[in-house]
Amino acid sequence: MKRRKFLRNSSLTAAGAISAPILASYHDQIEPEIKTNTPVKPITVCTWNFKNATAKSWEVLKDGGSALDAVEQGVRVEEADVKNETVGKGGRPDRDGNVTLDACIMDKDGNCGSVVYLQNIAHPVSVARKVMEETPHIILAGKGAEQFAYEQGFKKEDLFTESTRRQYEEWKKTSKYETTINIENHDTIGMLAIDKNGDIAGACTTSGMAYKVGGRVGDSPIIGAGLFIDNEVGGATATGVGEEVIRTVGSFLIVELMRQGKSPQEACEEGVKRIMKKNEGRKDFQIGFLAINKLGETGGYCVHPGFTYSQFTEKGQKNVPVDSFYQKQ
Ligand code: SD4
Repeated sequence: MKRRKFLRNSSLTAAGAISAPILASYHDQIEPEIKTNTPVKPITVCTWNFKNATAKSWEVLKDGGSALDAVEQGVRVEEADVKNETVGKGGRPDRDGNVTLDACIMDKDGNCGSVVYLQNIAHPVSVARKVMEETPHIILAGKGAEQFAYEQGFKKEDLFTESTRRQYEEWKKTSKYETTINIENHDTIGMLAIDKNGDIAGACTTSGMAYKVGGRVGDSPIIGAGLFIDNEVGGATATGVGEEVIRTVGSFLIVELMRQGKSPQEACEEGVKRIMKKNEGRKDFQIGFLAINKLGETGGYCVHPGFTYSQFTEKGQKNVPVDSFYQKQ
């Protein structure tokens, strides 16, 4: 499916339009879900077909590395990729022209760290990890987060690229600093991994909605919304319009549903259905959930067709399409 077609099919007419990054490979699919009672480990999965990210994450896991290192290293690939204009360096700015990044990370012991509205630092996930490991806090915001990053040795960087600067200048001409509809294309990376010891970790990182109101923070850095890990049960992460995910504390909900016995697939479906129940008839936003349980079974579900996830196990890498609440038109 072509990116443009996905956008049209999805009726994405409001502020939260989402696009799939590498939909060209949407069709070269393999079986959707692992069904087994023998734990699959190690394993790494991430939202969308971010192949390079799962490849990096797998490299860490196959050498016996921890799930925590695997997810941090994995999502850093997308943070560094300036062609991905929704994450890290090269992410699109807010309506005031500030590139502000959100990220979080969570480990097997329930430790977590998060940065919101972080500017001038290319790897927010690593700052989030430092928040987790070096401070008694969980969330650092804005200037404080930036100052903390410098103290931890992170370098100041211009996060704009020629392309995002040009697009922003274009946007300003017509949008007059208002958040207009159907201008965002964003593909957050949320990653979940299980290491050889069977321990689970996750990370999520984004530049959020393009041309958002200054100061806006989405679900991605909010523990329980954009990401949640419970080492006894599994983990979940989200992509899409963060406001809707926050409202239902989406990732926490999905992990709790798995705790109650649902499979990752069933839990993701229930998560989306809860959101759609509160938004009856609305078609103007996309959400994609991805989940993994302790057995290494995975599942995903989304509002509109087009969401896929990348998976890497010892059997290799694959891009997995997921079912959607609304069907293709
Ligand atoms: C946000 N959930 O800031 C993020 C955006 C996203 O794919 O997921 N884009 O609301």
